[in-house]
Amino acid sequence: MSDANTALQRDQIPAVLATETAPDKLIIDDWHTHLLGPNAGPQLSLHGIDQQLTYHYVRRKLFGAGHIDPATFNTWSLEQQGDFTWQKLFADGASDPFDEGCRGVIVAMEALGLDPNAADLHHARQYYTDTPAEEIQRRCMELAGVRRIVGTQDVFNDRERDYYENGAWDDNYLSGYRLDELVLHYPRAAVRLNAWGYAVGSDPSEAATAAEIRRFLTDWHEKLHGVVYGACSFPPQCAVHDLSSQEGAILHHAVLPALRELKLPFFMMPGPIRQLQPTWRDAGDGVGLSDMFPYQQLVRRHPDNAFFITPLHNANQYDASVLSCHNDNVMAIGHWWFNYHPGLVEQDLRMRLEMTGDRFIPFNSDARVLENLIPKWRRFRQILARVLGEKYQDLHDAGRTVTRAGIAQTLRTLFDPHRFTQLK
Ligand code: RAT
Ligand code: ZN
Repeated sequence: MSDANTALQRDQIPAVLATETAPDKLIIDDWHTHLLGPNAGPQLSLHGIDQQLTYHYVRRKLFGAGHIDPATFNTWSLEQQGDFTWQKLFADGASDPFDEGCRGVIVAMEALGLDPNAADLHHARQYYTDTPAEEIQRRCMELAGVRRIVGTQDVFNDRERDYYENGAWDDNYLSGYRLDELVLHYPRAAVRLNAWGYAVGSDPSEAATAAEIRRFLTDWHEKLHGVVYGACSFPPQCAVHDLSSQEGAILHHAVLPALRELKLPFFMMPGPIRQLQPTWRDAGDGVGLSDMFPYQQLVRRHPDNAFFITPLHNANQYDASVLSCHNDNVMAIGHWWFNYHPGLVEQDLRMRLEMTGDRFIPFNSDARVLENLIPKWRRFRQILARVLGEKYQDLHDAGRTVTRAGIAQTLRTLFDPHRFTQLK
């Protein structure tokens, strides 16, 4: 019998979990980020100390504490914003930076060999001036244990679209085809579609219009690199199942048939309330509890479509797991944004393991800045090792033989990228 198949003692289990979940052993694909590779250029491929310091998790803290009027802050250069944030939240902070946003900056700096206790950003900026973007990307991915990165491709964004049509793609990036503008703002999207040569009317349930929307989706599936799903976030009370609503009609007649045809899952993100604080920009969104009834209806009405679901409100995580228990075309995925807090992630991970076994996709970073990969994946790996270690000890106590090979197999299943295609 090989070592990997030898029965583990109870007290050996935590160390095995720590090794098997480490970034040099468990190398994963990150299924939802907002990242683009260096070929996309500095406006779209974000990295560096100032981008980290102005990441919206950190800006939210800066604005929330009343350190600066957001409208004034927005007029400053990126470096001015970085310096101000460093002084207020790190160098001269009123307390130590416990929040995940600020802690993430510290973890990434330390991992990259920068001083997270520096009085100013001089050395950190020098590191980024001296280091090519490709090397920063390589280090961030290696330190996080990430092999491939799925982005958020919004073809209604002019700058992004120009890159997707004319730029060179970075090989280790895949596409998450984002459909919010089409689904949630159809009247606005229809104007663009007509301008791009798709003859759509105002009613997406009308057959010719629905066919043109499907043609648009299929064309862009061809143009984008390696699309792995279509995705949309929904406000808390969205009637996704109601065919008399614009969102319901466009999903039913155009989006879900097109995705089914393309064999792509639909990634649903219920919960954000956009732009509660407009001057805070992407730090100004809020969250609401979603009514899950429309999602139950939607996934049952479309049994041949595959769905991923990641509610933003923590109290909806339980509903999402129950939904995946009753429907073999649904999986819960990740812990994003306001759910990305260690206490909540740990609680949800436990719940998902206990309720569904392996029927969920554990984590995605939602990174907007390359360096975000490091603290987010490191944090998740610690939680995963702890929670899964306890679960394995529990199984051991119940009489199950636990082996390193069995643990490795479970991890392969949880992080298997082909689950996307196996699911329906
Ligand atoms: O988490 C975030 O960065 C948010 O700003 C949202 O963009 C969210 O991730 C989303 O994909 O809608
Ligand atoms: Zn996101």
